[in-house]
Amino acid sequence: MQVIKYVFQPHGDERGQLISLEEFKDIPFGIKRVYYMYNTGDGVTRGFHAHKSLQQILVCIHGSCKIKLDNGKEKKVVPLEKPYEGLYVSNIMWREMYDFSPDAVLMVLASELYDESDYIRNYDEFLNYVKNGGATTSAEEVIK
Ligand code: T46
Repeated sequence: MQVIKYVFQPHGDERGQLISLEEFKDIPFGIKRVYYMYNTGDGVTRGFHAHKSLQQILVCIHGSCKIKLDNGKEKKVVPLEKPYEGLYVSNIMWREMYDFSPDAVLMVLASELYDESDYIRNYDEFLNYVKNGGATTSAEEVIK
């Protein structure tokens, strides 16, 4: 599995650093939504789902956390601990976020608006979805 991590260009001067992210330039898709999580409790793991269409870039803009990616065949753990690094998470990728430092702020740039019907929240369903190449039901099930 290829992990795509973007290293954003900081605009630094004697005052400090500034990072600007523009859609289709620094980010490979149009940005329709931004959300972020903070105050994540000790020992908490979030996520446990995949998306049918949504693509995202995850940036831990403060503190650190880890992201487990699983494409149904391979798993990788990616630490996020730099405010200038963005992890690309494609659609059809199971994700879990954990090991948040108490000061962690995980910002997410998303290619779509929030849509609960885009989520696959059951792991077996996700594996079936991968096996069937993105279809929710197999041809056999449709014929029955
Ligand atoms: C993802 C990972 C990285 C909204 O109302 N609007 C939103 O845009 C989002 C993202 C969430 N919500 C509501 C839905 C739930 O009641 O906020 C609550 C927490 O969402 P969820 O349990 O889905 O959070 P995570 O951390 O498990 O997952 C989130 C994103 O939902 C997901 O798309 O890829 O972060």
